[in-house]
Amino acid sequence: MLKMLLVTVASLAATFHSSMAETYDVGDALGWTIPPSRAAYSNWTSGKSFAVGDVLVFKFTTGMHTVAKVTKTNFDSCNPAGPISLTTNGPASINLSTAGEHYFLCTIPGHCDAGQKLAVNVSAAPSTSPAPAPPPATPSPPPVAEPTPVPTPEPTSSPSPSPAPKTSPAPAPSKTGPKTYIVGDSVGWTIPPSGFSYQTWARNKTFNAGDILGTYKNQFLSQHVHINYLLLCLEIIIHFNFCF
Ligand SMILES: [Cu+2]
Repeated sequence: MLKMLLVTVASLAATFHSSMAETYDVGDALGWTIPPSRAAYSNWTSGKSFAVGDVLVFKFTTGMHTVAKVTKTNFDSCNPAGPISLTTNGPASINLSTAGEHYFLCTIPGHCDAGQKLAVNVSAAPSTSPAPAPPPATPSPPPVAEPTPVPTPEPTSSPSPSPAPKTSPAPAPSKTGPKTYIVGDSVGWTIPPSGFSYQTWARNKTFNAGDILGTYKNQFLSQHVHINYLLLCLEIIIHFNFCF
């Protein structure tokens, strides 16, 4: 029963392991030392799957042990001569950068023979398999979304919608408010003197909806009959630069 549980936990760990690089403390709580049994480190590796990119951390006190990477032949015979690499300072982190078998031992005399040796089988980085999966899913949506914004005949529809005329008169009054213009200014509303033209007076001004055209009513009470016609004429001048 316990064995089944251990197998389940091991397979779960292997599943998680495949997604990202992991760091292993060699021997776990035991660390990197003369083990209580010669099979201690081979027991520690059983159930673990190492992959390229994983890191082995050998925890030991500098001067007490070393970590030498050696060939299989030297590993089997506990021969520390001519190691592939040698680390004497602890703790030592060793990156498993290549796939295949990796062999480590302690070079202090007697330690390897007592079981301070470690062999790990490193598989190629499995992180490459989940990476290509997402790309095919993402490229398909972009081309579908793009064609929709193309058909937009805006120039024909722009004069008809109501929001456009609503916005255009709003800013004009808000800037200055409705203005009152005294027609002809100091000249007033009368038969214009020579050199004065109501057309010219109106041409320099910008009239907005809501503006008021005022006259000096007191002065021109006698001409009141003509005012309506003349105001109409002035409006025509403003809009068409023409009057009859
Ligand atoms: Cu040692």
